[in-house]
Amino acid sequence: MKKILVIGASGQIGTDLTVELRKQFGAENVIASDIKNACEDVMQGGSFEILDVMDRKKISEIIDKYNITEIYHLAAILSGNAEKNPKWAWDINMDSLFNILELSREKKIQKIFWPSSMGAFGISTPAVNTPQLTIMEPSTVYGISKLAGERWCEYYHHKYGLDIRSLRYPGLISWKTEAGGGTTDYAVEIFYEAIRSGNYECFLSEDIALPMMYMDDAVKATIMLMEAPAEKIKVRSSYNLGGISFTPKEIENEIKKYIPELKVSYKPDFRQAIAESWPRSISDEAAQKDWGWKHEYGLPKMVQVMIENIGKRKC
Ligand code: NAD
Ligand code: AKB
Repeated sequence: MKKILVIGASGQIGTDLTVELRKQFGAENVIASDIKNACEDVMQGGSFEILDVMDRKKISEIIDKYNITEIYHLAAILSGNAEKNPKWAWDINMDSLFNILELSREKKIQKIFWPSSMGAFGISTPAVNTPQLTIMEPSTVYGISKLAGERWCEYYHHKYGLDIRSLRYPGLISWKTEAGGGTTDYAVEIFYEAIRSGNYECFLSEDIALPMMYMDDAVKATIMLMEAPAEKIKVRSSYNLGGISFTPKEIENEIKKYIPELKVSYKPDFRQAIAESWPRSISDEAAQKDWGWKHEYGLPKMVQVMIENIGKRKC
C-alpha cells in the first residue's frame, strides 16, 4: 500500500501537488506536512502534520506513525530569499536533503521525489535550448545547493540503491498560493496585482526571457516521473523540464487582453542578475524520450486559466 508524505505541502507546489496526489491515490494515503498551516484544501483534505524538515527525529516518528513508503521533499529556500541569507539557505536546503536521504536509506523508503531547478545552471551554460548534460556553474547559493543536491541524489542512488527522482523545474505559475521568494515570482505576482490594484512594478527588466510552466503541467510531470517504471529513469541527477519561455513584457501584453487597464512599470533589482544567469529556454528531450513527457500549456492558455481562477484563491 502506497503511503505518501509531502514535506513543504503548504507552499506553491505542495498545495497543488498534495491535492492531486490525494485525488489519484486516496486522501487517506497522502500525509501533508509543513512548518506552517496550509490552505483549506490541504488542511481539510486529509491528514496534516506540523513538521520541521530539519528535525530528523520528528520526521522519523511521522514515517513510522503512518507507515510512509514515499516522500516528496519540497521544503527549500528559493533563489531570492536565499541570497538575503546565504549560509542559512545553504544549511536548510542541504541539511534537509540529507535528513531525507539518510532516513530513506534507514527506513527503506521505496521512492523519493526532490526537486532541483533551472537555477542549477549558470552564466556559462548554453542559454538557449539548454541541454540535459552541459556546463553547470551556478552563481547563486540556491543554484549551488540545487546542483550539489543533484549530485547527492545520484550518489545515493548508485551507492545505496535509493530510488530518488528529480526534476529541474522552470519557474512555476499557479493561482492557489502566492510564490515563495524566487526570481520567477514576478510571473505570479503580476496576476495578483492586475486583479487587486491594476498596477504592477516588476523587479525584472521587460525583455528578460525565462523558462516557465503552468502548475498543472508541473504536477503532471512530477507524478508521471514518480509513477514511471524504475528502468525508464535513466537520469538519476535531475531531468530538465522546459515548458514555455516568455519575457515580462510578453506576459504583460497577454494579461492586457483581459485587463486592458493594467499598468506595469519595470524596476530591476538584485534578482535581475540571477535571472540573467539562468537559461532563456530549456530542452527537455531526455524526459520526452525516457518517460514520455510533453507539456500542454502555452502562454495564452496559461494566462486564460490564471485569469479565470485567480479570484477563487482561498489562502
Ligand atoms: P515555497 O516556498 O512556496 O514552499 C516551500 C514550503 O516549504 C513552504 O510552505 C515552507 O513553509 C516550507 N518550509 C520551509 N522551511 C521548512 C522547514 N524547515 N520544514 C518544513 N517545511 C518548510 O516553494 P515552492 O515554490 O513550492 O518550491 C518547492 C520546491 O520546488 C523547492 O525545492 C524549490 O526549490 C523547487 N522549485 C520551485 C520552483 C517554483 O517556481 N515554484 C521552481 C524550481 C524549483
Ligand atoms: C526561483 O525563482 O527561485 C524558483 C526557481 C526557478 O527555482 N522559482
